[in-house]
Amino acid sequence: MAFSLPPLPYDAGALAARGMQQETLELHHGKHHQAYVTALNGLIESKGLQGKTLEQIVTEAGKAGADGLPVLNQAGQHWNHLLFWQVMSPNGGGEKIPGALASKIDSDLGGLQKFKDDFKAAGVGQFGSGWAWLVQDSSGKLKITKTPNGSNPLATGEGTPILGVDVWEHSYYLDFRNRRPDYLTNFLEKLVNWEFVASLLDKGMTSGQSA
Ligand code: MN3
Repeated sequence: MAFSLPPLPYDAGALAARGMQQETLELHHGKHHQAYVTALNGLIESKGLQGKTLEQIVTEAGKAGADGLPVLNQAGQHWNHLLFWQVMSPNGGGEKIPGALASKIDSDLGGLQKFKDDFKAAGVGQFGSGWAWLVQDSSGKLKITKTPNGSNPLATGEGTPILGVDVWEHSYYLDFRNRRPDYLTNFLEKLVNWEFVASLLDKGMTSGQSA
């Protein structure tokens, strides 16, 4: 088997009215994400990845440290983008967060406004390329974290991501130029698919893909 790039869960122009234009999504999905998939497929044989799930590959590459980086860069980015497309919606954003998730945000993260402030701070504070995350740790508690480049909380062992935002410049430069804080505010207020995020509580995302 090989890894593949699924279509976006909405039309490439569907988020344009909410701050992410069609060209951003076409390039980001069709060029950047595709390039990670192609590069990962090119590593399957030489790195002995056959038969492993994407989640296994990411976790094992993370544990391997520097030796795992060539695989993690591609496998992590494939997983990260699979999640990223799904956590956005043409009807996203707003304050209507499903109850189970809202109450965990209250109890674990100090409430919705503090969560938003801290999540944005994680994205702004990720020096260079990377991701900001809402993660459920092994005790079930929510926390906010960030990772550089293609890594993610599965690779670092910090927990299971239920929300992630790409802070590589390719994800926001056409829409917001250098204004990463504005991109993050827009993401939270207009794009996040809270129903989908809530559906990942206690289970996380399974890509269903394997080498
Ligand atoms: Mn990206």
